[in-house]
Order: sequence, then structure tokens, then C-alpha cells
Amino acid sequence: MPLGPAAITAMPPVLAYLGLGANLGDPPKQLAEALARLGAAEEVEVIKVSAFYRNPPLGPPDQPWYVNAAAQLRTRLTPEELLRVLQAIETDMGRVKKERWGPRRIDLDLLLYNGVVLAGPGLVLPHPEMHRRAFVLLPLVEIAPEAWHPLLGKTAAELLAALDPAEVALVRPISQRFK
Ligand code: A4P
Ligand code: MG
Repeated sequence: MPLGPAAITAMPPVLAYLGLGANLGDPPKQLAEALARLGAAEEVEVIKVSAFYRNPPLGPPDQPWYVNAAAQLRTRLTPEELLRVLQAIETDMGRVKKERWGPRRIDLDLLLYNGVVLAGPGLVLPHPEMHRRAFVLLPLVEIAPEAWHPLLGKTAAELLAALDPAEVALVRPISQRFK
């Protein structure tokens, strides 16, 4: 049975982690805009935001470098509801989906949600690629080194330490956050 609004507000808030990325337009500005939109969303509070990190594209190499960041959210939304909020922000900000791992104005990935493990058709938790990606783990470790990967049984800091240092070294904070 779906939960009504009264039941939802009775649920305690939980912590979730988000990965943000952009490589078209003005990436830092778009990251800041996505964070502002998230903060304005019902039942979503942005608690912490990492620095913004420039890094080379994973996937097709003939695309601009990315700017990536991570955010800690507190929310009463379910994982599916939160994903719908993220997708609405992507659509409103003019993301046009073309190729997998191709260039984009804004990409919002739900990395971790309160220790939940899910393998649904529309939502996989933890995000299936997060533990392999320096551009996800470096910002995440900056704001939450103890964030727990429930499938791998490791913290974000432990996952980052297992990556190739040469790959991690390519992910560099940019000085200004363009808030
Ligand atoms: N989906 C399932 N689980 C999740 C989740 N945990 N969070 C589904 C978000 N979405 C999730 O995603 C495709 C579908 O995944 C969604 O409809 C959702 O239901 P998408 O974002 O629409 O498509 P995509 O991004 O092209 O594919 P994918 O596989 O999600 O790519 P990624 O993993 O997002 O990677 N290089 C650098 N340096 N930095 C980047 O940020 N990003 C990508 C995209 C490629 N290369 C990059 C970066
Ligand atoms: Mg994505």
C-alpha cells in the first residue's frame, strides 16, 4: 500500500549521498544551480557539499573534461522519490540524453542512500560504478570519509585508497566554487 503524506512526514530523515557531474556549458555554474534546486526541493536538505573537481572524461575521449562534486543530503523521500527529484532537475536544466557516458550539462547520480541495497530496473543502490571512480570517491571522501558501502563492506576512504594513485591524481579541485 502506498504511504500517504502523513506517513511520509512521520518517517525520520535519512542521509543520502549524491554525485554531480557536468562537462558542457559552464560546469561549475550548473553544479551550483543543481545544488540550489536540490536545496529548494521539498523534504530535501543539502547538508554538505565538496569542492568542485576537474578531471578527464571516462568513456568517449572526444568530449570536454568534467567537473564533479559530491553532496550529503538529509531527506524523508524514499530512494525512488529522490531519484525522481534528481531526474526532474536534470530535465529542467536542459540535459538531453544522447549516448551512454557521453557529454552532458548536468548528471546527478544517487550514490548511497542510508545503507540501502537495491537492484531495481530504474534504480541501483549503491551506484554500481561508484567504487571504481576517482571522480566520485575523492569528493565523497572530502565530505564523508566514513560513508559506508553496504555491499562491499568498506568506507568511502577505504574504496578510494584501493584506486590507482595515478588516476586519483588527475582529479584536481578547482579554486572557486562559483556559488
Ligand atoms: N539509475 C540506476 N541507478 C541509478 C542511481 N543510483 N543514480 C538509472 C542515478 N540513476 C540511476 O542514467 C541511466 C539510468 O540509470 C537512469 O534512467 C536511472 O533510472 P543516466 O544518468 O540517465 O544515463 P548515463 O549517465 O548516460 O548512464 P550511466 O550509466 O548512469 O552513466 P554514469 O554512470 O552516470 O556516467 N567522466 C567523468 N570524468 N565524470 C563524470 O561525471 N559521468 C559519466 C556518466 C561518464 N563519464 C564521466 C562522468
Ligand atoms: Mg547518470
